[in-house]
Amino acid sequence: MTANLGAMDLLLATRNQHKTREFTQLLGRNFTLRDLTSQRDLPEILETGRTFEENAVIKATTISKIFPHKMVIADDSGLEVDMLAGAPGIFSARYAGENASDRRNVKKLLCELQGATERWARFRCVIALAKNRKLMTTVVGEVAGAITKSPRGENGFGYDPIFVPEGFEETFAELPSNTKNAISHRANAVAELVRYFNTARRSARK
Ligand code: ITT
Repeated sequence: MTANLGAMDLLLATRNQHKTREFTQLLGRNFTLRDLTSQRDLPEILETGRTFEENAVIKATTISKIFPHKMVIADDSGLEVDMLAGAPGIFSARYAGENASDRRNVKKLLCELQGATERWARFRCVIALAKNRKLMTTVVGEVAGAITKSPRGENGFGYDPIFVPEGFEETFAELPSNTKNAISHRANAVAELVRYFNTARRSARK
């Protein structure tokens, strides 16, 4: 493999390998992405915000204070179900309790929706970008869909086995990763982030 010398270095403030894999595919060859998996002794980041945006900003700025010269991005994301007034929302990762597995979170959601005929939902993703300890911007993406009655498929992570994106019949876990990465909440947010970098680069050249 040859190094891409013109690529921009980004540090993704996560230990969630699934997110890292998706970001790597979404950002492509113009970016070199690292995450926090090889970093030991980092303080635990408490996600005390009330919104995806607040939590994404907390993650990005906390890590930027530790690595001030890196361009840091953080993703806060989750599933909002209309029938449940937007739950699990920012609690998506811990819906069935702190450190709950994806399987337990999915089981709890299906239980809450038992018998419900109205099953509309959306995934939301906010990415915060920080450099030199300061927030530079936030970008947002979402994808609408519906919750199935039981899990289907092996791809992806989290709630993918029970989420059918609008216009499809398969769940995100049944669709190939490049289809998810063409339409997902994270794909839409990353596209906006890349537009931000391109605009910043153009105005720096002027
Ligand atoms: P970091 O905070 O370290 O990035 P995390 O998994 O705790 O990792 P979040 O707090 O943003 O991240 O919670 C995101 C949760 O939302 C995730 O654990 C899933 O349950 C759900 N989620 C987000 N994006 C998803 C996707 O693309 N497919 C399925 N579930 C998703």
